[in-house]
Parts: sequence; C-alpha cells; structure tokens
Amino acid sequence: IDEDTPPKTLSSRSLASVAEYILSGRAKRIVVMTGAGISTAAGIPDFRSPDTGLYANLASLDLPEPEAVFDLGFFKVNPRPFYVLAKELYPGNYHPTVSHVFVRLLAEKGLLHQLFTQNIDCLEREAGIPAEKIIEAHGSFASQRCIECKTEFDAGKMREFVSQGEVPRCEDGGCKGLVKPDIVFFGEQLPKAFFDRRDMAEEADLVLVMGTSLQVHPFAGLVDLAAERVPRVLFNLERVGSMGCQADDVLALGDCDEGVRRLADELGWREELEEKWRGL
Ligand code: CNA
Repeated sequence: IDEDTPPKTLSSRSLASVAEYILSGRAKRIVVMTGAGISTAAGIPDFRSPDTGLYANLASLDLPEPEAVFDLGFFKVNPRPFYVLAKELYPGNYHPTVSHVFVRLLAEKGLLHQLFTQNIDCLEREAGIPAEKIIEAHGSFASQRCIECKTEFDAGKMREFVSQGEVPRCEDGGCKGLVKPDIVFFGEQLPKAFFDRRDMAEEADLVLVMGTSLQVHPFAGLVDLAAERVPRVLFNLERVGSMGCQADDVLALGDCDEGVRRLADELGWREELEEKWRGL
C-alpha cells in the first residue's frame, strides 16, 4: 500500500478528513499511543534521536552500552548512572506540551478511550489527563520500592535523594537493598494494567500514534490491534513501524505539536487547546 491508495473509512488520507470523521461522531473510542517524542518539546531528550537523544548523551556516564542504564543487572552493580539520569528526568522539572494537552482535550470531550504511554516523565498526569485514562506501560517515577524486599520507599525522601544525586537504600528492617522507581527496566514485566487494558486498543475507532519509534515491544504491537478499517494517524518526525501500510493510515510527519495543532485547527479546537496549554 502506498500513500495514494484510497481509504475505506476516511474520505481522504488527510488530517482534514480525520477531523471530519471525529466531528461526525464516528470516533467515540479514540486510543492514543505516545512515546518520548511528545516530551522533547518540554526539554526532555528522547532515546534514539541522533545527537540529541539520551543514548547519544550517556557517553560521559561510563556505561558498557547506553541501554545498560535501564538494565537491572547493571543497576545492581552500579546504580549511579541511572540516578544521574533520574535527576535529569525527575517530575517537576518540566512542563507538559501541546500534544499532552490535546489528549486531555479528547478526554474532556468524552472521546478518549485509553492513553497508552511509554513515557516515565508523568507529564500526562500533570497535563490533567484523568488517571483512569492513562496506562503507563513502562511505569513511572510516581512510586518506588526496594528491589530486594519490595517495600515501598517514601516519596518525599526519594525526591531529596534524587535532587542530591544520591542513591537511596531500603530502610525497612535493615534490608539496605537498592531502591528503584517503578520504571520498567529491560527484561522486567510490564505492569499488570497494560495487559488488563490491552483489549481497549482492539476496541478503538481511531488510533493516534505520537512521538514513538515503535521499537520497544510489546508496546509497539498495540498499533496493530485495531481492526483494519480503523483510521490510524502518525504524528512523528519519521515514519515508523507499520504506520502508513493500511488504507486509512494518515502520516502527519514532522513535529508532533505542530501536527496536533493542525488537527486542532481542522476540528475548530485550536483556541481551546492553546488556552488550556497556557493555563497549566
Ligand atoms: P524513542 O525510541 O526515543 O523514539 C522517539 C521518537 O519520537 C522517534 O521516532 C523520533 O523521531 C520522534 N520524535 C522526537 N521528537 C519529536 C517531535 N518533536 N515530534 C515528533 N516526533 C518526535 O522513544 P520511544 O518512546 O519510542 O521509546 C520507548 C522508550 C523511551 C520508553 O521505554 C520510554 O520510557 C523511554 N523514554 C522516555 C522518556 C520520557 O519519559 N519523556 C524520555 C526518553 C526515553
């Protein structure tokens, strides 16, 4: 399928017809999937963009390979690089983007079925998207526990340790195990909520994919769960995964805030979007 293949559900493969589809009331269960690209405008680097990505900037941390920073085996031996990164990414340092606020707008209009995010920055919550609509598929900095005895660690103390660049250790019964935020490291199972709610991606009548390279599984597989006639829109700098391969796929290539603003224009929601974003 190429970009000229005629669509089955939309009237054309464009943001204008995606807007028409939403306004006609046929999209009532919108599923949104997001990744690091929706937070780069907030100042948080993504992983894989050449030069500016986190992996490109981790050289100074003396890692065997950049991915080691999220590897449990490596963390047990040397947790410092992770805590250097944690200080950088910690919630409270950044402001949600227009793309985050667009998802909130969908929720407020009763159109958001579920948001699946790979991000660990908590900007979805800060944008005001209702908690029950968010699945943090790779966990987040919102809670933390000892990797040995699994006892939760106090959030206030955690913030102090992170801001001072220190590694917290379990204080429960002298365990002294390393404390790690509930972020999913390589090789760790995704949260139960991801598997419990994965079916919601099958129920979608519109799928919006924003700022992800679709390289991490099982998350990436979500885009292929909706029925084939369901329109899918990609807001990303580059074409990724299977996006573009179905007749009702729309590619909005470029900066995702820009793409989202164009869709908001088509929907007549632009002013509302900017106002909510400024009001945060
Ligand atoms: P990734 O693999 O780094 O891919 C990011 C994608 O976004 C790439 O395809 C980029 O081209 C694209 N992109 C970057 N900036 C923009 C922009 N302004 N507009 C549109 N597209 C853009 O990141 P993924 O999320 O796909 O990878 C999954 C990892 C990254 C997850 O496990 C996350 O936890 C992890 N991560 C999260 C954060 C965060 O929480 N903000 C930051 C960095 C990495």
